[in-house]
Amino acid sequence: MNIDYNERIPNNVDLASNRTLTRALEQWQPQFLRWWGEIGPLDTRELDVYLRTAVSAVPNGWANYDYVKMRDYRWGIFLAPMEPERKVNFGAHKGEPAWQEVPGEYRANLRRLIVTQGDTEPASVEQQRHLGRTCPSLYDLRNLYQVNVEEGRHLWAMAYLLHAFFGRDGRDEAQALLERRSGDSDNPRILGAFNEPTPDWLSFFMFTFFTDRDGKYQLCSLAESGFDPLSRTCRFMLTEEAHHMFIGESGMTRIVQRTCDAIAACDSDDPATLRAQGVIDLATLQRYLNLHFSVTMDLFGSDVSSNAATFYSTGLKGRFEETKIDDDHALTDADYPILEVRDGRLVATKAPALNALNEKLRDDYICDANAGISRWNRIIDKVGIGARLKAPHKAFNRRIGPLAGASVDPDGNVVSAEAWEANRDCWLPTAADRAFVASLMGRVVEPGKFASWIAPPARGVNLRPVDFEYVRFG
Ligand code: BYC
Repeated sequence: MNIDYNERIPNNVDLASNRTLTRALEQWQPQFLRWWGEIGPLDTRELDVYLRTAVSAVPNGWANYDYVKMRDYRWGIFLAPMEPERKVNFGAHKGEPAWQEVPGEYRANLRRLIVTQGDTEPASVEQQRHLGRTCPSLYDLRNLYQVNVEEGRHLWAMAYLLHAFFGRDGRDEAQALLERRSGDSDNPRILGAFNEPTPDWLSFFMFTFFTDRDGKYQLCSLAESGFDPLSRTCRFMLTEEAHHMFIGESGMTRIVQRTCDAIAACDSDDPATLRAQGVIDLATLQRYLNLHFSVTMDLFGSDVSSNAATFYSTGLKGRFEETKIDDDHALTDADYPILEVRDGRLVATKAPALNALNEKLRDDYICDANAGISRWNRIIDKVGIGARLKAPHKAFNRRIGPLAGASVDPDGNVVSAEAWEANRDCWLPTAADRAFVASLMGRVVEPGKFASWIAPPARGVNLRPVDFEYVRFG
């Protein structure tokens, strides 16, 4: 499972033995590099960055840390080891050997899942393109570039599957992944959250906390796939994804810590007083949280979805931790609660579990996200002001699914459209909030120094000190 870096495209899939595939990917490679140069992280070509590079796909011990010139970074194709005897573990084909080739009748659906997953990866790089100019520290700048190169590699992961298993239309789709652009009105990225801007580092940490966590749940579901190459690809991607969520989680913890330090020092939680100290007040953090949480809720799709039912029953996309669930893995007779608005209230009704798989995954995600938010609240508890950060209700500010038509406040009350609009500025970031957060975003690149609004991390990367020179400007 060691990765061969002597090849033009580093890989652990014995690419050299397949001339046609090698040629196709070698044609895609310069186009990828052109995309990276045009729309990837700004002004990075000549930087030396202390990066983690995958050297093996075996769990524990797959990474090497060293300075890498960004222009020399080697993207490649890495799949987790094959599990002999692996089976399709759910749906109509449960118990059959996992597929090593695409089942012809499921080709279009499988391609669509891979394209949707693949599209998010370059999108996030595009969204984060400008952030290097306003980094709060060298440590954070290095983490941003680590996320960016790995999202680039996740694009490689999906482009490989398209090239290797879908022939001509796979090649066309891999090409289209390099052509859509986040936020472009003519040719946008596929999913809503990936067309939203990430204009500042608070948004970046919220994104890596909330939206990368959707990545975890979707990748875990795809890692259950009966199509073994997709499963193995996603299993390796998950090892990288964990680090992206760590960046979101620790970044948000450090922001909350800094705010709480200022609350203790000023003996006040008044937003204007705190803003004058150069920290982000809790009310502003709550509004950003409401936005990022609700945008991420939409990424799970409609509450009731025949697509999701088909993906499951045909063995293409499972549930989170499918094999640990104790049921029939067919879901033919089960049901699952979903919400609808009735008589001006949200009420739970039952839908067939097979059709409610998006809702089930959304609920699994919410438990995980809430556990992270409760860790921030433990920091707030220590300053004894009784405030809390809280995930809004899952029906708040929805754009996808039947709840998109409802006006629901963050506590889950159905309100009139007028009342919702009248309160928008209490619930979601305002232009003034964004301007204030933007005003904090100065560039801090002196080793060991941090911007006013974020505490230093508890420890550095790979046992290096916090004041290590994580990025060298040459
Ligand atoms: N925005 O039947 P429905 C990550 C579309 S993040 C816009 O409910 P389905 C990462 C839908 O496409 C993980 N459109 O959908 C994180 C469909 O359109 P068509 C990404 C949306 O298929 C950070 C229509 O609405 N991976 O890795 O059940 C950084 C009907 O919808 C949205 C995946 O998502 C939306 N939010 O479920 C980097 C996994 N939602 O066909 C990376 C692969 C739905 O009628 N994707 N629509 O034109 C899937 O499993 C499914 O496509 C979805 C949607 C769960 C996304």
